[in-house]
Amino acid sequence: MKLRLVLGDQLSHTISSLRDATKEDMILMCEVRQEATYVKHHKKKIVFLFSAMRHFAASLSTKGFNVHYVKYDDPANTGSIRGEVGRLADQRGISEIIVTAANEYRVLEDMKQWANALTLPVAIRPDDRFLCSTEEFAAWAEGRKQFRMEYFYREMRKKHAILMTDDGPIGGQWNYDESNRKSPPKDLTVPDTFHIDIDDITQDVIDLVSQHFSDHFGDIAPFHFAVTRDAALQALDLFVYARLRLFGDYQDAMVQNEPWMFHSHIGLYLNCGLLAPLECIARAEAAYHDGSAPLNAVEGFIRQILGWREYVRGIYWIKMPDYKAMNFLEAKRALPEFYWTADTKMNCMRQCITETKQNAYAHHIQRLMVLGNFALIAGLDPDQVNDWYLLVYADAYEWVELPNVSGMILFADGGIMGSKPYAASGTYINKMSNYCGSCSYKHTVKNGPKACPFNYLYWDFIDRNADKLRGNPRMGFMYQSLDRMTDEKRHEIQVDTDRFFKEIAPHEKS
Ligand code: FAD
Ligand code: DLZ
Ligand code: SF4
Repeated sequence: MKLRLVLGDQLSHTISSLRDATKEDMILMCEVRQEATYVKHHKKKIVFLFSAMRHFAASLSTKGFNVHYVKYDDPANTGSIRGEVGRLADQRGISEIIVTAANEYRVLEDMKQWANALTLPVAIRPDDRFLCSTEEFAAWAEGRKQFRMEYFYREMRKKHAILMTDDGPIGGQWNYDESNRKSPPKDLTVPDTFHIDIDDITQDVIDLVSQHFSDHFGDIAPFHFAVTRDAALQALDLFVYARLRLFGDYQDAMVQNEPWMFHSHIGLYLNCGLLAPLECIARAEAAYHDGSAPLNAVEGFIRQILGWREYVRGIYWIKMPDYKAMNFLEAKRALPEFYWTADTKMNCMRQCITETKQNAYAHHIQRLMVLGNFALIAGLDPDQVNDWYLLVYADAYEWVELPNVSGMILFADGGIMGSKPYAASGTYINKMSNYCGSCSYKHTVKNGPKACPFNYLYWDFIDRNADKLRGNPRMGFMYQSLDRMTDEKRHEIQVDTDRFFKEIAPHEKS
């Protein structure tokens, strides 16, 4: 009998491990302690994934497949994927193990040991749900000094014939980003995100997570994510119908108490396999052709999936395992406690952390320009920042989280992904949001106790990293400005920075 393993992020009926499955084979799925706790995932993320796994197993059983599903609280559960594969192999006289390659370096390395450890043949099949294979990406990257996403994206547009005419890109341009930076107007109405009722399976998982993961970050309620492919398709349709039209215009906008904005909220479904990238792209492209969404929105959305998503996965696999250890700026400050509690006077950080805690979601610009920007300019330790991002978001898996954090926000990779750090002062946050209006700090004030911390931390970051960044041609302007500053101004920046870090430091026990 063959054993076919389906991992929690492999919930696709077309996954390579199931492609030639017969009713005689045994399909194994297991909820294990190791995967749920190697970082302490957000409670809502665990509810989502366990419920989606249970629904997926039920759909396989309905099709007549022989599914062995191990629940988290099964007393015999060994707590690891390898342990569960070994246990079933021993019990059932398994002749061969068939798996799709894990999307995480740690798990894939372990899989490669199974044949020896379990003394059974193990076939590790490629995960072909991505639009660019790891080999194809490596070939594209070969010989390039810099891996710029834009050039990769153009290749992908051509290869998959997305938004193309015979003469080139539809509309004559590859990228409409410059039309995608509108500030939010005061009277902006944001449609509600997708909601689905909790069924018995999800309720059982909620009870389980409440009991076993009470010390993990985040709120379980309200829970409204899709946990089946049908519902995930409905969530995608709702996005295309209600939000895509304005996705481009307000892609970079942030509004107080509007966590969902005009984003799609489908990352969690794509990353666990309930949705496939090409079907999301096709629906958006169709919306352009039938006139229901403009080109800047459709191109912007497609670029995220066809460009960024595939690109970061490519970077992950060509650069691991070294990528995880990189710390180009030698940042070492501990993650402040407020990343867990949201207890900070900085309204922008409070908003984004509170929403993350409630929803296991924050949209891209909140992750990048508020939470990430602070982590960069405050010099937070990349390991701690990576752990935080990996556990707080329902769509987070290392292959996509790590390049976004170590590459895009922290510049810990020294410029593999971006040509310069994405550092910004309070002026940017004020332009793209209405957060500053409800803040105890003033974005217009540069120094002193009332000043926005992003303002002086920005200059402290530039100053602190002069050795590493002064030679970067895209940072020249910043260093010219720094060099023009008076000694008095630089002293003020230092005093404010020291005071700020002292205030947020954990209180020492007396
Ligand atoms: P939308 O804004 O509607 O975008 C559509 C889709 O495009 C997303 O669902 C996602 O699949 C893809 N996408 C968009 N931007 C990126 C990107 N930079 N990298 C890869 N795919 C992208 N995305 C994750 O899927 N998992 C993560 O763990 C993750 N961590 C991030 C950490 C940081 C510091 C930053 C700056 C970004 C991170 N992203 C991550 C990318 C992006 O923020 C999320 O994909 C997005 O916010 C998910 O929400 P959405 O589905 O509404 O996306
Ligand atoms: C994220 C996650 C969690 C929380 N739990 C499980 C689990 O219990 N069983 C499982 O098969 N997968 C889980 N996952 C997803 C895995 O961590 C993911 O499959 C690996 O990281 C490989 O990408
Ligand atoms: Fe954030 Fe500064 Fe604006 Fe306050 S003033 S919300 S800290 S950017």
